[in-house]
Amino acid sequence: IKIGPSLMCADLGRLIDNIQQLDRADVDFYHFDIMDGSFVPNITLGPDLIRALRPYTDKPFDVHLMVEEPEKFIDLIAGAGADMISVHTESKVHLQRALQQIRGHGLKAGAALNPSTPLCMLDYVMDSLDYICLMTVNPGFAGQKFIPSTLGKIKDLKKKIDQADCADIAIEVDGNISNAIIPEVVAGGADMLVCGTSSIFIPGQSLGHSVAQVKQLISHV
Ligand code: S6P
Ligand code: MG
Repeated sequence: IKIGPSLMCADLGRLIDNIQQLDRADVDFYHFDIMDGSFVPNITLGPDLIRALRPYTDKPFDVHLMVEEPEKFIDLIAGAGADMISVHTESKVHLQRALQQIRGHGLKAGAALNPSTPLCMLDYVMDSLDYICLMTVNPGFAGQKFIPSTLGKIKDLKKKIDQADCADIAIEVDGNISNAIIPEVVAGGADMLVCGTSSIFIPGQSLGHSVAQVKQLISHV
């Protein structure tokens, strides 16, 4: 099970210091949320930040594109130093083409699904996917509440992946992945946890301590 701090939740004024602490705590990847103010009603991180942070850590950069026209940005994000890129099926995307575009850069290709989007959207692209990002909140903001129906969706996706004989597709979960829910999502089949304000970036608690707690929870599932 891989742990990926969501950097929009970090102390943006002390980002490099936060990354150094998280590297020392041995997290597995960093999650970058990129929004366009149109697909979701918010604007957060961007390709220049990815490029600026790339020299400071060897951990993979996972970029979650919450934008209306993801194909326009894939080359830019790949060039900035991403290792994995996910695009939303609900955006104006030619999904199979976008996934090929991402893999064409030698990166891992992912599809992201909003909570209400059915898994059958992925029926004919399973062989083009390296990971699937299941949103467990509606995308746009940190600090929201976990949507309970997504727990069953994680289990259904796990079955779908097993049935399609695509065992190497990873399930990423994103949105209010709190210490309380981590055991359940891991038991349900999640492979990658995006960790934000509800597990890692907690005021008054060291990042090292937070990561150790998440690791402890995972080890007990
Ligand atoms: C939401 C975004 C997420 C958040 C994450 C924050 O639009 O895609 O990656 O950063 O959900 O975590 P938390 O624990 O504050 O919900
Ligand atoms: Mg995200």
